[in-house]
Amino acid sequence: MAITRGFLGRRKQTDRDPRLPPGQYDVGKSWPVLTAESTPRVDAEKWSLSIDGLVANPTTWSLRELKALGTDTYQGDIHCVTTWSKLDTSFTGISLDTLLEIAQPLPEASFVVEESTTRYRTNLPIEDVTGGKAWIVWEHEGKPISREHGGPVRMIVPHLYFWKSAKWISKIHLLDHDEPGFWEVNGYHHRGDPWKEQRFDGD
Ligand SMILES: Nc1nc2c(c(=O)[nH]1)N[C@H]1C(S)=C(S)[C@@H](COP(=O)(O)O)O[C@H]1N2
Ligand SMILES: [Mo]
Repeated sequence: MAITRGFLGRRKQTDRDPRLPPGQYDVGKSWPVLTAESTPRVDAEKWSLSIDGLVANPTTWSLRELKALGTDTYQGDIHCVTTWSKLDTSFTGISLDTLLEIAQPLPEASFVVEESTTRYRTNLPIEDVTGGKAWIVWEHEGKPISREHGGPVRMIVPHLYFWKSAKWISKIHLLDHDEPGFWEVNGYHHRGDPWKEQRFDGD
């Protein structure tokens, strides 16, 4: 039986996992490491997370204090701008909604900057970290997050390209204006929606 190119082409299209955004491929069980700076050694006992800037109640939590606030799990996909996606993975931590409820953003707070212990920064509109879209996490698939993946604690904002998810997070600043972070200054898109393929500035 002759199989035409067109037939194979069409089959390939329909076989594509609908969870993969355009231009992305599935890494399966593996999980690539992408780090611009050298991997820091962050002591979980000394680590803390602060939310400051345009908030009524600037707050700092130790890891113990964060864990006492409750536990949320994200189960789903993550997408890196370098074209890999990891499907149906899970992270455990606390929703940013819970933390912002405590810190109380002022009405003029419209952007956030995530900042790592290493000074890596990434910027987001506040709408991208509220309403069940962002988490501070300490476990991946039931195990502590490894150092190279941002352990002991990182942030995840999985509906956007993963450069918006700071590893070794230590501060979240609330601002009334947008302030480009590390990759945004270096030509990446300001928002980074994988479904709109917002990879680079101007996409
Ligand atoms: N501190 C810090 N956070 C970071 C990065 C980084 O270089 N430094 N890289 C970002 C990018 S581009 C991606 S794709 C993810 C990679 O996370 P992973 O190494 O755990 O896959 O972390 C993001 N957070
Ligand atoms: Mo990335």
